[in-house]
Amino acid sequence: MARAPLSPEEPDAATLARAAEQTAGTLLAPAAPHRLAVVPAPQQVQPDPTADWVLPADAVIVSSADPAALAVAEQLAQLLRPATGYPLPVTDATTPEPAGGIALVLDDSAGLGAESYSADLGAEGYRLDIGAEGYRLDIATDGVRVTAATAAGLFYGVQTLRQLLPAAIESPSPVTERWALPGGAITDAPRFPYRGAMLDVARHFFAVEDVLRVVDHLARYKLNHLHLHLTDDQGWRIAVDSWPKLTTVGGTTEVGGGPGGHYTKADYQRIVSYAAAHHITVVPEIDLPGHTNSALVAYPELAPDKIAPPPYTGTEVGFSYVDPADERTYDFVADVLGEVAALTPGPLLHIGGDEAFKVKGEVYTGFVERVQRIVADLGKTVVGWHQLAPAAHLDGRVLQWWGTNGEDPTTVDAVRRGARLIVSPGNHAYLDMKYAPDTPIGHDWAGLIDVRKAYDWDPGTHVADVPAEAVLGVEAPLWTESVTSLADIELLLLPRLPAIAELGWSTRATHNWADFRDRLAGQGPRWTTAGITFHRAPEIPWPTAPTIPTQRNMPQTDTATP
Ligand code: TNX
Repeated sequence: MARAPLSPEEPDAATLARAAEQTAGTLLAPAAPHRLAVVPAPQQVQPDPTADWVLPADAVIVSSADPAALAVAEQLAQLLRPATGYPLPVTDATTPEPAGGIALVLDDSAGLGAESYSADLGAEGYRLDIGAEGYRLDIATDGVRVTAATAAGLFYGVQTLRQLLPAAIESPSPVTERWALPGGAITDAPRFPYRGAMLDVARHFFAVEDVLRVVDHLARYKLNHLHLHLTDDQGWRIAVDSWPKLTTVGGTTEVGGGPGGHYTKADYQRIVSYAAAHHITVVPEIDLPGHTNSALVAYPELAPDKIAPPPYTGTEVGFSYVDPADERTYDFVADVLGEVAALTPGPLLHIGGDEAFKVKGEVYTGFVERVQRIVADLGKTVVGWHQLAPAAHLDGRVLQWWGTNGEDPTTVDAVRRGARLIVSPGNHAYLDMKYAPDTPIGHDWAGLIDVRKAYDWDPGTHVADVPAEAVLGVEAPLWTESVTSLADIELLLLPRLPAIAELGWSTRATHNWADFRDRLAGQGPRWTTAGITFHRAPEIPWPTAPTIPTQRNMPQTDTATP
């Protein structure tokens, strides 16, 4: 405290300075940014510029007493504490009220997005229910309220809330900032039940910590599935007790000759539970019958000629396969899928099926049909790349379409027979494609994918003659032949992952490139503040100053009208 004023009429210089600073702060402090720079775009926004709210230092987060809701409240506190330096205690109540702070209200009659369809995946009654993922966010002068029918909905409401705060909220240490939120109401729910990204941990191995960081990025943009490509020619990454050499031998290689690595069962479970805490389901892939050189190195008995091939650290595809004519192969498949299924709470097991160039025609479809049944017998729902299409239908089966040309009669026929699709067009959704010719890493076999190319397509209509109802959702795969570090992963992921996330989450009525580009620009300072690598795509108007834009140009009507 500065020395006392000279007299009651004459405040000292320090007091004057403080008063001046306070007045200037009130006048100059940015109002809540009334352009809601949220990605993915929310369904409906009703702004109320008279109801802006500023997070007070003594705010309390109060949640419904349900443990999953309380867990979201604690996650929210953990997001806000580092930058604000506020204590933000979490409490519970039967009827949570904001009372000047933040309330998370679980209300199963909320009916948010209930008109949307849910997809029964056939396995153990597991449903992907998009209505259940909706939320409502109310920002008023007396505080903030997030309402949802499930903890997942609350979690998504929290992600929106986070993006409405100034970018400095991403700071890992306390900063002085006016933590203002723009007044109004947001009602939101996803368009598709499956919104995913894939990480190839086989071509290059990535540590658990790196995968957890990828989970964080998915959660930020309301994605709900992480597909892990766990096995390929260059390495086997998941421990299987009944076939231990898969990892002790098959896991020790990777593209370029590095040491490889693998996940123990405990490692994998750590990823699964961290993902679950972020409302993300892990989809494990064991790629069969091709892409299996690492398994053949470990167990030559699986090879067609019963001779161990040399380990492979190059980037060609299509040369290896497990012997479809040997019963031992099906024991292997049942053992591996059985152990992986037992570690995986989610309903989906991905069996690959791509580029098995040497297993043709009926031999291929016969193999796939047997493996599909193995998956069903484990109580799981089978997913495979769209090369599975010619095989017989099996209840609930899902094909992941990765074509580059939306005309695909074989896939359309499989859909007519009951298959559903996850769409991952190689020339729009493949995150391993370069942005531009000078992108330092990545591929270009499906073309270059700049941010606009990643954004400008419609998963609901992309594959001709496949009705939107057959589309479970969208996924952005990241193959890692040229990707060797977390920084590489982030460079290819950001800013294209948010584009794919918006296609999966946002209603088509909000689809608008110019609007998306501006909202995406607002993410840049957040990534910078959080220490996240991203590609400064030239078509995005990234703010030059390290602060979020403060213009008051919020649309006067719902943002659902572009
Ligand atoms: C094709 S897409 C593959 C992968 C490669 C990728 C590289 C798919 C199902 N198979 O084996 O890593 O291209 O972009």
